[in-house]
Amino acid sequence: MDKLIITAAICGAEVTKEDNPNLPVTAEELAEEALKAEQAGASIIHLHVRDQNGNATQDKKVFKKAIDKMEEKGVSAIIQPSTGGAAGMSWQERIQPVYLEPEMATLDCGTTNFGDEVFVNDLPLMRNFAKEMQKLDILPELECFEVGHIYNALTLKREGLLDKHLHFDLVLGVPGAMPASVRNLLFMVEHLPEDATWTAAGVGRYQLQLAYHTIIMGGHVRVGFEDNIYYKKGQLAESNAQLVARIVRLAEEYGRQVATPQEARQILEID
Ligand code: KMH
Ligand code: ZN
Repeated sequence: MDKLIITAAICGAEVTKEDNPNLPVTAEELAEEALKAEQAGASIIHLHVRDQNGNATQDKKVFKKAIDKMEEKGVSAIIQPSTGGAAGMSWQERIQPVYLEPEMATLDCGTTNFGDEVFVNDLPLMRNFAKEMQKLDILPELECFEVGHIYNALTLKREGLLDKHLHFDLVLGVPGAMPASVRNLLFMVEHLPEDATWTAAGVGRYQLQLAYHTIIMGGHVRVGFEDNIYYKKGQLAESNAQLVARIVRLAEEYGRQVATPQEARQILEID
């Protein structure tokens, strides 16, 4: 079994400080949070950024400020900017952070209901994103909310638009999309190509349940405020690092070692 890659999705686009006052939103807060998450055991930082009012933005300059701050503080984890942004954003807005040429970025693999909204990812949009990432030598994280999304990713592969290692992120439990259950996780994993690696992210109270099973199944784990703001029922998480540290403890108890950022790069073939 590979060492465990832990992704910290530290901010997201939807959660607010009213939901959890510990949510990082400024460049300084994001960088501090990323550093602490890495020190706790995260090797990937999945990154969304916010404007001055705390709203989701895909502005390249705002991403750059946060990433520069992270580098300044010595973050060595893989920074993985979101190209999903928030539901309703245009593709031109969403794609901006790829032009900062990160090692990795998300590539959402299909349209889905997202709460009351629709998160649009049609194939022409996906092709555009994949082409730009291919040109800029960025490893896409193939984010799938439904089993059909895996097949959309494989369509891109067949079309020659994915020529790197295939790494999927199975996000289960988004309201309106595939619910987070162990049965659904097993079902999704059965549809992945043999040589692919995968991360699972359970939304809300399913974050921990999915993480337990993922550690045992040989997948990689995503936790963080983007998907879940609680440490346990009725108790808000103090930080993303607190959520990461629990996964490290679980993995250690099970006997699975946690990957350093450099080991994560080797597993994902981006070193
Ligand atoms: N905020 C969601 C609508 C991604 O980061 O690429 C989309 C999302 C996916 O978070
Ligand atoms: Zn995201």
